[in-house]
Amino acid sequence: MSENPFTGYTGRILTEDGVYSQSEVGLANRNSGNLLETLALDITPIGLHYLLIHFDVPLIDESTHRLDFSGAFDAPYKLGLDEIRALPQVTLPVTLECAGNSRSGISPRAHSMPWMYEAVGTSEWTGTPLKPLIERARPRGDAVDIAFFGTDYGYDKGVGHHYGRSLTLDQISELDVMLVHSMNGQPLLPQHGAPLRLIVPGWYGMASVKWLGRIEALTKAFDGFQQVQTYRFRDSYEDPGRPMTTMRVKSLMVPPGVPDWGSRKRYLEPGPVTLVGRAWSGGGVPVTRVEVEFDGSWCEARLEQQTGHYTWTRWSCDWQASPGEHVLRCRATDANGAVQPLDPPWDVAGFANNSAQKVQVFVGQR
Ligand SMILES: Nc1nc2c(c(=O)[nH]1)N[C@H]1C(S)=C(S)[C@@H](COP(=O)(O)O)O[C@H]1N2
Ligand SMILES: [Mo]
Repeated sequence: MSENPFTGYTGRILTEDGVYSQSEVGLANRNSGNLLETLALDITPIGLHYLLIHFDVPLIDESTHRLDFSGAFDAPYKLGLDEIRALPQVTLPVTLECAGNSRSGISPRAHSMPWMYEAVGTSEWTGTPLKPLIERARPRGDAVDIAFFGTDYGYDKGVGHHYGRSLTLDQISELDVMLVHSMNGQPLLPQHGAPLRLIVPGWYGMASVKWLGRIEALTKAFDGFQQVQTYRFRDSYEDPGRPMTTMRVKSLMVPPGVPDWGSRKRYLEPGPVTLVGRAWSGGGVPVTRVEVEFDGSWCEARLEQQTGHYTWTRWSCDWQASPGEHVLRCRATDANGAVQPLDPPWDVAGFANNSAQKVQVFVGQR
């Protein structure tokens, strides 16, 4: 690529609350979300897991693909897919949420993927632990950061780059990071990172680099676009921000009843109904409580056993639906005592909005 044609595209694009631009609709068409009815399942079926793809999906020939360990390693090497499949294999169920999930609930909205609630899913990821592979490359004594690069390339705010993220050596040992080639027992689909991706359990999805091509040891902190210019908590556009890591505590409910096609509002018969949903937090911290609000008070939901250290928890709550219009809400608390806020926490780019979901339902007459 000779010249960067996007050097003038550094400004932010203005949005108007409630009015979606053509370019946001374009992003929404490329990046599908989880259908909330599938929150009833422990594992999100393949094809219903949300997608977040910054650039284009690179179509990689797995028979020739090599993962390249380079930079400040004493023993750099390359690994093919067959070699990776011959290493010790682990399957780990992990709940992944996009840091931009619920962005559309923050006002003024940042111009980006306009998620409502659906950028979360749980899959069983199969592959091999990353740490031994990094050790095998022998990071030099002065290596401080390990950067992970996707083969996808594009522009953001005028900066051309391969999608890239980094982790420190300590983070790699502490976080159960995996190099994965399969999802729910099937080879990764192109849109989820085929043939090889990273999974960083407990963190927002941006760290789980897809279409992984190169792992580079660096002697100074990684300053790539996706590490320092985005995925940071920022109060204003001038704020350099604080890096985003683990997911905040959050819960969602399966919208009860049946929808109206156009408005997605819900219709329900009066009488007893069991509301169900999922709740999760980051960093392997369990959810300890879910409350559901209806008829003016918060009701304690039943929690089921978590199916994995890094997976969401199923909850349920009984409601006596009475005729009329209702707004249902749910909120979770985790073992650190963090509680979901009722109003969206401010972030200039609309990241990490974990405010309580609202579901509007109409209950018919008896
Ligand atoms: N190479 C590459 N990796 C990537 C991305 C990307 O655009 N390119 N998107 C990231 C983001 S922001 C998220 S939320 C997750 C989404 O993974 P999924 O599409 O498999 O759900 O992938 C991450 N890894
Ligand atoms: Mo994301």
